[in-house]
Amino acid sequence: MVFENIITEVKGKVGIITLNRPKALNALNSALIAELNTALDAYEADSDISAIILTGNEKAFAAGADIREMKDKTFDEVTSQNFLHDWNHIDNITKPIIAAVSGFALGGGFEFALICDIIIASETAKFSLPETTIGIIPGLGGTQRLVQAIGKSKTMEMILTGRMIDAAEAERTGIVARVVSVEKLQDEALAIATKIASLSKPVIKAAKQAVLSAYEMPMAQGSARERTLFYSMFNLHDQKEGMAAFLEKRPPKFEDR
Ligand code: DAK
Repeated sequence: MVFENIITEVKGKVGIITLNRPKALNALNSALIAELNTALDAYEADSDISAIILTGNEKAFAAGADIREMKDKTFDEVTSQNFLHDWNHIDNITKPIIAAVSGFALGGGFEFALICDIIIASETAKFSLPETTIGIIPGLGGTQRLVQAIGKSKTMEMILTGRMIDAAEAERTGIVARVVSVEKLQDEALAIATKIASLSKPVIKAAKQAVLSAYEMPMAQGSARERTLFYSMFNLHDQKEGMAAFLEKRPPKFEDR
C-alpha cells in the first residue's frame, strides 16, 4: 500500500502504521485519517497480521487535529457534515493496537493513543489535551477515557488548563504502560506486539473485548460478558493445546482456532 500521510510496514505478524506529516508535527487531517482507516481495515482483514503498532516520529506522535482544517468551520458545517465522524473508526478494530509515543501526543493525538490498547512511551513523550486553549473541548473521547485512566481531578486539571505532562508523570498516573529510551521505543513496542502475536488470535480477541467491556458497560454486565467469553474459550483448539502444552512441559503450538 502506498500512502502520502502514513507509512505502513509489516514485521512478522505485526502491522505497523507510522503517522507521517513531520512538518506539521503529524497533525491529523482528513486525508491522513482516511489513509489510517484504510490501513487499519487492511490489517484487520489480513489473517497474517495479529497485532498493530501505531506510531509517529521522534518529535511527535501527533500534535492533534489539524487546526488549519478546523479553523473556519461553522456550527452548521460541523453538525450537518457530522464533522470528523470517521475519526473513531479505530474503535472497530478487534486486533490489539499498541501506541508507541515519542514527543508530542496532544489533543486528538493523545486521544488516539488513549483509544489504543497499550501505550508505550519514550522518555521524551509529552501528553496534553490543550483544546480549551484554542477555544474548543476534546472531541475524540478524551473527556471520557482520561477520567477512566487517571480520575476526575487530574483530568479536570489537564483539560481545564491544557497542562502538558511528561512521560514520567504519564507512567506514574497510569496513562502509559511503560517508559523506555527513545532509541528503544520501536523495538520495545515490536517486542510486545510480537509476544501478543505469538498467542492465539481468538483468545487475544476475546481478552481485548472483555477488558473493553469495562469501558462500555456497568460492572455486572461486563462481568457477565467476561463469563460468556471465558466459557467460549472451551470451544477452542487453542485452549486444549495451551493446557496440554503446560502439563506436558512444552511450548504450545497455537493454531488460531
Ligand atoms: N494543527 C496544524 N498545524 C500544527 C499543529 C496542529 N495541531 N501542531 C503543530 N502544527 C504545525 C505548526 O503550525 C508549525 O507549522 P509551520 O508554522 O512550520 O508551517 C509546525 O507544525 C511546527 O509547530 P511549531 O512551530 O508550533 O513547533 P513548536 O515546537 O514550537 O511547538 C507544539 C510544538 C506541539 C507545542 C505546538 O505546535 C502546538 O501547540 N501545537 C498545537 C497543539 C494543539 O492545540 N493541539 C490540539 C488541536 S485540537 C474529534 C476528533 C478529534 C478532535 C476533535 C474532535 N471528533 C471525532 C469530533 C481533536 C482536536 C484537536 O486535536
